Amino acid sequence: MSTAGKIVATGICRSDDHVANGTIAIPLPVIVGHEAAGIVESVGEGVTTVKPGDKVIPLCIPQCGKCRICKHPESNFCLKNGVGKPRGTMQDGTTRFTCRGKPVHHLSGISTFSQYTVVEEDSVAKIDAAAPLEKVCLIGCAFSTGYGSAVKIAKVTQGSTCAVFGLGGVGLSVIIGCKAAGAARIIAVDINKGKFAKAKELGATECINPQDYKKPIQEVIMEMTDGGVDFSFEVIGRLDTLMAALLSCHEACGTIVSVGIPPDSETLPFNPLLLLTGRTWKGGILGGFKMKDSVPKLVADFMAKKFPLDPLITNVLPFEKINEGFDLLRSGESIRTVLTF
Ligand code: COD
Ligand code: ZN
Ligand code: ZN
Repeated sequence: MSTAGKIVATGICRSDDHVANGTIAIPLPVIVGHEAAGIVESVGEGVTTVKPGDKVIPLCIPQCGKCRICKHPESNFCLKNGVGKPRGTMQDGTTRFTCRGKPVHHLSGISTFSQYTVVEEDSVAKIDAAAPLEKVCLIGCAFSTGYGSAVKIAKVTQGSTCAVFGLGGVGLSVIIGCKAAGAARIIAVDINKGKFAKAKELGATECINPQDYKKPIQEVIMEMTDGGVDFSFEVIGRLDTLMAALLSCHEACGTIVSVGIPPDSETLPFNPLLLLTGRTWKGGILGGFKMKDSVPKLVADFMAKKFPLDPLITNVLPFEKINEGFDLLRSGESIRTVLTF
């Protein structure tokens, strides 16, 4: 039950670069790209939820609706997801891309750095026909991941204090979520000062650079917040910043959300006392949103101006300039580059 579609716009995410540099190991050769919006061209037999001409967002975590997790009220990690053991194929084991007669693998069942792609019906959501695809493509990854980490996974509370480590497209979306949830203080942490103006524009109340202090940043944050924040978020994908974020949330009542994925082989030595005192450590992918249900609602909320996406889009380039987009990401100059076809 597959769907073929034309990609109209796709953002470049750090995870695409992680595949390109080998930090995320998946079957090669592969077409990456997983943050996109497009238009359905044709549908296979039995497909009922989308039809040719529909505007859609491909979903990098499917929602089959039938598995134990899809039936669970909280989790979105559908058992058909390909995150842990990526096969690089459609669910029937075939690939729909070839190059000189040889198969080319899929990424997360969607592969959006391509003029056309084929996805399963449970990996695509129909959205408002009036939605601007070159903006709402960010709902396919960065925005949902960050925003949902605040409003859905952490469940940030009114008047609370938050700390966000990492101010890329995902971290800034965490800030949007913390603000929407009514946080009173949002402390933004990054080693690139160039990110601070945008963080403030989106709701950060204070911005700090760990390199400006002699003592560890968690001690600085504990002093600023009478013992630690209510909610901290690691949105970089490093173990040292994960530990700093964990220690920055209050030992008795703080919650830390792991958003970033550290390199494959790295692990953390861990003292259980860090949690026994009362901390909560949570994690989740794509902000915990069940994507087939949530993406159309998030697009509707964007259309109703409940949150902005424009500040996250710093560059728009034609698809042919994709390598320029990756250069902008690697140099830290861009938040999100959107490629258009
Ligand atoms: N201390 C503080 N800030 C740092 C440090 C450091 N040591 N190192 C880097 N940073 C800052 C950078 O300056 C940058 O501003 C920011 O951290 C990272 O931003 P980006 O633009 O590189 O990354 P994003 O926002 O596109 O993505 C970040 C993730 C951590 C979410 C991503 O890399 C990741 O791990 N994704 C997997 C998690 C997930 O749920 N993915 C969904 C599908 S991709
Ligand atoms: Zn992503
Ligand atoms: Zn499922």
